[in-house]
Amino acid sequence: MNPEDKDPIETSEWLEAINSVIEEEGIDRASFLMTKLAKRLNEEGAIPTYNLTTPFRNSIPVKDEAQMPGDLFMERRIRSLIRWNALALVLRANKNDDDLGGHISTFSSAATLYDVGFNYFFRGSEGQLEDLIYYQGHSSPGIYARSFLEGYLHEEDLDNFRREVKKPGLSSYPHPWLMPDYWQFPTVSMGLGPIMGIYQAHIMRYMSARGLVPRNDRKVWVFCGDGEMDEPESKGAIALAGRESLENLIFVINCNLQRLDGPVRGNGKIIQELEGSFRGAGWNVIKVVWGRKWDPIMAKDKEGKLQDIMDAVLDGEMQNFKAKGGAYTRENFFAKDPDVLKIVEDLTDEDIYRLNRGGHDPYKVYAAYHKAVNSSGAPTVILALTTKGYGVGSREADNTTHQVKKLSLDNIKAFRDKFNIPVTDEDIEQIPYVRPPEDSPEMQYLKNTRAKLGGPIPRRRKESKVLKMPDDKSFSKLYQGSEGRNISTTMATVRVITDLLKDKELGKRIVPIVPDEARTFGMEALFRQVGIYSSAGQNYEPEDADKVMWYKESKEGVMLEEGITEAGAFSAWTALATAYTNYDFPMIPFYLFYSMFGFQRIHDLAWAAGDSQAKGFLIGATSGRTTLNGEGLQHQDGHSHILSSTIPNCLSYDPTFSYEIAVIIKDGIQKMYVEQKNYFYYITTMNENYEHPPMPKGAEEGIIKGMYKLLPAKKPVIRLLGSGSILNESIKAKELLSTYGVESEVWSVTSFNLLRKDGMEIERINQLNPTKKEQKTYVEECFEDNPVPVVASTDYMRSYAEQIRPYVNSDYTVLGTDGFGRSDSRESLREFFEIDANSIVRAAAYTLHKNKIMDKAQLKKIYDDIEVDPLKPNPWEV
Ligand SMILES: Cc1ncc(C[n+]2csc(CCOP(=O)(O)OP(=O)(O)O)c2C)c(N)n1
Ligand SMILES: [Mg+2]
Repeated sequence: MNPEDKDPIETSEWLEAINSVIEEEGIDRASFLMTKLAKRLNEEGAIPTYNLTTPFRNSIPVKDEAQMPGDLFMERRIRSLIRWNALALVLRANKNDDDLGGHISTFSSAATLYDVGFNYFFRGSEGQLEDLIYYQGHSSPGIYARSFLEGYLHEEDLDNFRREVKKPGLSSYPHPWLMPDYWQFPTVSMGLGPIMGIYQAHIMRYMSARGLVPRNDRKVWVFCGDGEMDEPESKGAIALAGRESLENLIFVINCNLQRLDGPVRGNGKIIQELEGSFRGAGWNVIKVVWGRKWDPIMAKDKEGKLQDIMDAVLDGEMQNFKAKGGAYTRENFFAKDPDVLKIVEDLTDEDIYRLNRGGHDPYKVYAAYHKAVNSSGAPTVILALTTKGYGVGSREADNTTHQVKKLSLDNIKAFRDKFNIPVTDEDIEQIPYVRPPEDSPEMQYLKNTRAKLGGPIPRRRKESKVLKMPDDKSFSKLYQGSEGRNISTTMATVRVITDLLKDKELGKRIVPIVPDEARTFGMEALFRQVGIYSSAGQNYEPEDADKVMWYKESKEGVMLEEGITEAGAFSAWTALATAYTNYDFPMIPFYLFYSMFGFQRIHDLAWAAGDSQAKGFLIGATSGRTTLNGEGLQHQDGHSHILSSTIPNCLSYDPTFSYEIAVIIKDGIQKMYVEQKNYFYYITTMNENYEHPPMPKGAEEGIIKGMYKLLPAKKPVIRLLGSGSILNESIKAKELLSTYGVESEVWSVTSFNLLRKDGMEIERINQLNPTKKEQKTYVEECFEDNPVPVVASTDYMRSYAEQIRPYVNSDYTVLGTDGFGRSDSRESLREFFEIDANSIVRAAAYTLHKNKIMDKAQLKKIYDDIEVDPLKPNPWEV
């Protein structure tokens, strides 16, 4: 808002005054005076408006720009080849009818932003820990094209872009799962790169504060699109980065002003909007708006009239200036003021079109990166103005350019000519890759630049140190059971974590993480025992300083108390769970959360953690639709095991007893950190207190595989399967059934998900090998001696236990908690959802009768005794 100037003479006096301070005493003194004046204004109730955004121009004045030391022309030749090969690999992938897709316009706008980084800043892994770089997903063709020139990828690799079924192939986007020695971070789901990058920088500082891995001048670079910044995750953690002064973090936002469908802010200015958001969050903001060709023009703008036009022009119009050319720009931009029009009167229309944007000018980009890596005390965001589809002829800055994957011959030629690519008209239809000979100056230059920076990137470390198993004491205490006490599985898990923290070998690698929920899970003793990490330490006396379990924050604190941000806490977990690759230092993070606010809330981040081959433990506490009882519909989780099962490398368990937890965690450490398997674990724990028995002999194997016989019977006519706290209902049902002379076995199912996985695997092996001896699934092996009917009950939706139906070769009934949760006592809820002992007895009696094992009279007696109501409302419909 520009209020009317009521007294221009007075205004100019003030301006003169500040100008003379700037000239004589410098910008710092001028800023000091302005701050004092602003404070005075605020005292009168004025709201500061001037200090969040600066004019729409480069933040670094020309006189302060660091000079790029390299050979500009050589670098342009190399960058042009990278541009061409990136274009070629997408066009070639789409020449036939395979419809493989790919993107041209994103990288074409970002090429210089990456190139300057690769040439001068991004550190490789030789002799040091490499910089951590989150590449914008859709720019992958350009990253591959550079690796090709550097000699790490070959023509056949490029020709297998997006062909991943048969190796070798290049994944569509950055996916460590598919290219485990190349890509470090999955970024293509928009918003995940920015939040994961922020927490990566946070964890980098945590690791060094604890003396585990020195930080040195290592950086986290996050490249993202301007459209991508609309994702809540993209901006959701920027305040943390500012608050924590993450000076090791640099965001580069490619502001090409377009997203997929059209302009990002047609009616506004995305660069200005982002500047305000980031500066408000405490970041250094460096705008790279105009390229060097604008410098002499801006120098002529003595009265600021050109600047006024720049400040007012909308992004929607800016797009037209690139899409419609120089004459259009003269008429619709410069002609807004006759004095400004004069400034460009000596320029041809072509000259005007070629007035370059900052993000395409290596000098300007270099100056910005130089400032970013050398600044301290705050994270930096670089907002670079670019053109989407830069150089692709008529498709430049057009609204549909995002999805271009085929180009007309004219546009290919225009691209070739603009970047002086040595391909003749005769060859051009083949779109050949271009790579100069190994001994050419270009190749030598390219190799030298990377050699100086510590070798090629992207690179991913596949494996790290093998860890030693912890002292068995951490687990064996739990094998005894709770010895008469009533405890919860959450308490048992916290006990394992507390013991592991004390382990000589592994202790320092164990990190408990909570999103403001430690007291809920009875973990507050850890506050004092290991301290809560705070980069600031603790500069106040905590309210509870006189208590045993006081709230201790410390620079060397171990526990991560991330506040109420499941996405943030999960991103911190992911950074630690991938520390084995990114820091060459395996960590064992335990993230404890309300199970309902786990996968349901952050599933896409969990999917990315799977892609990243994270290793660690997720503990879904207060789980179960009826076990967490007083909280109601939004809190009571009856489906997180279904959600976790969708991630291929996530192993999930729903244990009941503390010894089961001990066995599962021990096995997890063995598999992930000793055998180096790329799994992560999801374990649900509950807040219901009950007695825990000692571990039955020989139960370990079954616990790990997913099921074991807990209570045998001499001549069982039915099997009762139970998991989580509902196993206790199955145990009660066994007792009830025995009063009617019905003998039953009880099985503890620690993981229906793993039983299903085993079943699928065996089924497939048999199908592929019809002439070999048929193998049995684990469920078949368990039940084959006596194929009696089976009733399974869990605190989860029926589909969780349904998964093993193909392998139970007898009558199979499943009880579960389909429907919305509600608040009540556990007893009422279990009756409502029909998973209490009586409902299990009902299901057992019915199936026995159906199978002609129980007569009608006995069925009727049981139904009468347990008061079965045929008109009871259906729990998933009321
Ligand atoms: C979470 C998510 N939603 C949607 C998409 C689909 N998508 C891919 S690119 C894109 C537009 C990107 O625009 P921008 O961030 O400005 O990047 P640019 O290509 O312009 O550099 C969209 C919507 C996605 N990849 N991820
Ligand atoms: Mg964009």
